[in-house]
Amino acid sequence: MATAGKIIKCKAAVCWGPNKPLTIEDIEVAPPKEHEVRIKIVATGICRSDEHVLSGALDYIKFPIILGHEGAGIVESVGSSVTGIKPGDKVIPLIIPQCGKCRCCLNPESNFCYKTSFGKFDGAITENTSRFTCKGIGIHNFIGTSTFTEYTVVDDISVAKIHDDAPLDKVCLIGCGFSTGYGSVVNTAKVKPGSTCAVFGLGGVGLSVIIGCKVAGASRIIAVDINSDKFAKAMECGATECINPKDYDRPFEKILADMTHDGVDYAFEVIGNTEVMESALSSSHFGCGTTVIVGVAPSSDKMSLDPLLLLTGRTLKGSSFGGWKSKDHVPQLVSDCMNKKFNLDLLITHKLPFQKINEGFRLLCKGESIRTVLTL
Ligand code: CND
Ligand code: ZN
Ligand code: ZN
Repeated sequence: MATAGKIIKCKAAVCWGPNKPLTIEDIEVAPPKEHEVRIKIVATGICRSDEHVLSGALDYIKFPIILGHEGAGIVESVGSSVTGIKPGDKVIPLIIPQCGKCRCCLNPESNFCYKTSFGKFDGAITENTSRFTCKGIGIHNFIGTSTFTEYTVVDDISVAKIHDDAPLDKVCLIGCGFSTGYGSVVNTAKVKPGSTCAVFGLGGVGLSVIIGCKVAGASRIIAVDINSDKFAKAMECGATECINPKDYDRPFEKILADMTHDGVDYAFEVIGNTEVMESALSSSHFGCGTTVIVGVAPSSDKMSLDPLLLLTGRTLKGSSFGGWKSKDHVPQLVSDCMNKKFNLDLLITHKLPFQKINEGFRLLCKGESIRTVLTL
């Protein structure tokens, strides 16, 4: 392409610091170096994890930064030594890379990779830099992706080539929310047919957990949220009953225990609230319950845990990106979506032009949207 090897000037939503609105800026995107790929982002969803940075809940994040981690686009150019990906390919940037060589990548049970910035959040791609500048200032990258920009540069281990006919304004949700929720059920919890599940938090990720529980054959799927407006959508996704903890004045785990003969088989925390994590664990069955933490808690919050809860037979796990090995599994998830194995339209409540990104965050914070997809 005519732009290959050159700096591209384009628009991006820059986050200059916590509690400030994003501003659309003219930025410069340097060409990809060795093992890097420059992508024209076509569509991106807004996930709560982006908002956690805006609200200052994740105090390890470095600013200024370009957020966004649920995007899809088309390769503009590739750096040297990149194989298997060429200009014109449709791709999804990956929040967890897959180098294929490290101890995690070689372990079939893990979907982590030593090259990940998830959990260390150094704001860089592998070479310890980013390719963005704005007004002469270097701008950090967000978990190897940064999709709130017309162009981004990612490592070749952080991008998956997907089907040529994939609808990018839908499959962008496979970059985070859908895969994270769905995979936490089928990969991490390994929900069994006929089981009882409780899902705490009914945003885009929580509803994807419900979709997964239904596919896994759970017989009861109890959807829990403090915003009852989310219940109709939860039922559409496959919940069998919905409850609002605000309607009760007893500890919520007791309510669930009463409803489920001493606790659920699987509980999923999909909010990022450490008190709810404790409540989810307590609401799982004493002899055989499994709890999966999916929500990202503010970095200052800690969970307190009575070890007896585990000694008596419960299991506590966490799940990032749904346990999928990113480069291997994302293309398959996109094909499954195109073959109508699941319906991502259920999760997309709003579509906005990229310039209205702050409106998208407002909708999320007011609890009015599930996923807003921004088109660039
Ligand atoms: P979103 O904000 O859309 O949904 C959260 C839901 O939780 C909302 O419907 C709230 O009303 C509800 N809620 C809030 N507080 C409570 C409470 N005390 N009790 C019951 N319900 C409550 O968020 P999302 O679906 O985009 O993301 C959910 C979480 O998943 C969030 O913490 C995000 O950071 C995290 C996440 C994790 C990963 C991963 O790989 N593990 C990837 N992306 C996002
Ligand atoms: Zn996310
Ligand atoms: Zn690796």
